[in-house]
Amino acid sequence: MNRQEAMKCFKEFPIYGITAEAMSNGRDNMTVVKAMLEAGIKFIQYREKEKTGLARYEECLKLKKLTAEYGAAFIIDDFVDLAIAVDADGVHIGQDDLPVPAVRKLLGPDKIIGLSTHSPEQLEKANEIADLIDYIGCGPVYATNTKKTAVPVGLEYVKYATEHAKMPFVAIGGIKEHNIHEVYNAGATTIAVVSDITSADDIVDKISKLAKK
Ligand code: TZP
Ligand code: MG
Repeated sequence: MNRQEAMKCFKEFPIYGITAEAMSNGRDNMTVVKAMLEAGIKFIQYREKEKTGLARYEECLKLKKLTAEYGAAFIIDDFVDLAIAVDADGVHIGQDDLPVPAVRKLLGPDKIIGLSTHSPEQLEKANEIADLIDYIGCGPVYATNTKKTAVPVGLEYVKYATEHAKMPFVAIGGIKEHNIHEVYNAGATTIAVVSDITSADDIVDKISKLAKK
């Protein structure tokens, strides 16, 4: 799918899906992602930092095919080379990765770039190159074991993004069934939930609860 279609997927369903095989109760990513897609998730990020390049490549080829069958966008965390190799719909990068203009040069004009931000300063910098970025991530909203080093930015930053971001944003970090209403109330319309989904006994049921405002 093209960049525009992929962003349509971003906006189509409120929950943004991310893989975390180590927190998936022994299920593999194919099984977990299939359940996410069955539940209606339209935007999947492949985030696996510890696997080998070969394992990531082989898994992403299969996940790309699966997500395409459901008309969902598939993007890769961190690895621009992997995204190009498997013809993913784009990448998600952090503040310490290759700069956005360099990634745009590698990917070309028709792929998604998502950028993590953790402060109003980083958001304003992203706004300055809004033409190169499709969406930003805002978080971690709450403390989370999934990304232990990150300092929580709170709902205040979600509110700031709601008012100031020139592009769509996804709120992320420590968001679960018990607190997601606060994040919706702060203005987020797209919310990434990792461990509360990947570790759920019934992933489809969990997502249907998270997707309700
Ligand atoms: N970026 C900021 S927090 C986070 C990432 C990738 C992890 C969020 O995981 P969880 O399990 O939903 O707290
Ligand atoms: Mg990253």
